[in-house]
Amino acid sequence: AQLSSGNAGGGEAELVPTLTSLEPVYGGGSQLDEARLRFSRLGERFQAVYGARPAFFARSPGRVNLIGEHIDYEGYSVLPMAIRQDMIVAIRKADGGQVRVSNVDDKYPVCVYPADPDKEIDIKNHKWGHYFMCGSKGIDLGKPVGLDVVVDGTVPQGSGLSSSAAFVCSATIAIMGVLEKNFPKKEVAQFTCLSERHIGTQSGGMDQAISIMAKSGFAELIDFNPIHATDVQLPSGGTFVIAHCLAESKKAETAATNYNNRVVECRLAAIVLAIKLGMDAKKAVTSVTTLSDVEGLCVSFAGKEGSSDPGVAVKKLLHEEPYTAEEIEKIAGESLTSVFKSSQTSLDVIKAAKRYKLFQRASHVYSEARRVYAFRDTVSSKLSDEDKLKKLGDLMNESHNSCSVLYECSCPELEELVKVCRDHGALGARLTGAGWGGCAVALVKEPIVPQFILNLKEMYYKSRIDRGVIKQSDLGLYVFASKPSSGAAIFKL
Ligand code: NG1
Ligand code: MG
Repeated sequence: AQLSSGNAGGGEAELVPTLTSLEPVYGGGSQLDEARLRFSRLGERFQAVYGARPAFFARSPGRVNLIGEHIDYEGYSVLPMAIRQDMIVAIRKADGGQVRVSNVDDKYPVCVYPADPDKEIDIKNHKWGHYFMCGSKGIDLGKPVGLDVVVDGTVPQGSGLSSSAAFVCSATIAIMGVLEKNFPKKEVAQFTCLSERHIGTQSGGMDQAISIMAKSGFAELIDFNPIHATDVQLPSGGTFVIAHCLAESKKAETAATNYNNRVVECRLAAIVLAIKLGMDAKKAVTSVTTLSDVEGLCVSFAGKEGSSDPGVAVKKLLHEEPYTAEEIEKIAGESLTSVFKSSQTSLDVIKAAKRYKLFQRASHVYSEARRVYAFRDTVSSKLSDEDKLKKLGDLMNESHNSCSVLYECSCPELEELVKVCRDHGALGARLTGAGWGGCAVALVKEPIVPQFILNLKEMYYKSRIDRGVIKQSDLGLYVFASKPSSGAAIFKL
């Protein structure tokens, strides 16, 4: 499947996996040398575990989301870029009816699964290897296919840099390589998103889309329904620095109170808004799933107030006081257990939730969606690069404040880290990814990047190294500057 390198829309029409060599993916110089070493170690490890060479290698990157947080599952566009850190996979077909997933890092014990395409993933007993099995879910295997696998990941876990999507997507691509199947990138981005939901989070499609469709040197504006990627060339003179707050975000384990809770709250906000805007309650419950579904109604309402901002409808029609289940049930004319009867993960949310912050969540989503377009428009505007960077920084700050105050997906460590970034020369800084831990991303003028990183070390990490939270020698894993990397690929080495 060697294909041309079309460059419209993040190369989304190209087929994957694209068989390639390491250079176009890892660039030249020391990074390429490092990659060579890493792949050859992975191959040796494979040989040691399975007594044979892998048939293929695959790679899919993590990502940093620059702006557009917690809106992909509401149908709104987001603006991430792929990072160098990735998951690489060595794979071959195997007899014996099992999928064996091993990791070069011995802290991850070998996971063995029956090669049964119909077997659901045991989400109540979370294991690291489950993500590989998620990756197999999007591909019609027909009959059971045994696989031998070794992986090596460099995306820090629970960091908001999407180690999970890197894993799911690299697994998918690797299996496609083995089965000699390929599909357009758009399709793979679509089905890998559905695949990752087998882990029990009701994820949007951002992470898989960027991991599959990324192009070296560009961030991508990702639209959904249908998935579409548009290259975004960032202004020169600025660099994104990624810094881990060192609190791990265990998203799969906390889904019912954090991630999935917000998905459910958004759905409820959308239903209540639709009804307040005149939609029949029955119809709202059966047809409204996201806030983007009711944007049209909200905008018409705002129009009567002389505005085009859907947030105006939220302000006028929802109250700030958190809603009780009873109040929502009265509006909707139906019990919440019945509204969500087809989704066990949503029922888990309802069981755990006490109140629903519909006003706050909807306000965040509508305003964040607009900030993404403002970011894109700023990038393509006629402003000087200097002015562009300043404006992008402001938008990032606004995004963070909305995540923190309205969406409540930050945490004390992220708040501290974002403040340290802003106090030490960042043009803007925000949490990235789902939040509740993980990384912040800061926009920093290129010439001050080394000093900025030194400042973070001094002001944020030093005390944590002293307390033994991380080792001094690992610091480079937790704070680094990043350039936009390329998307998923397979290699035959
Ligand atoms: P993380 O937790 O950073 O991988 C998650 C979702 C995204 C998106 C962001 C918040 C998954 C796989 N990813 O990212 O789709 O909703 O949170 O913007 O669940
Ligand atoms: Mg994830």
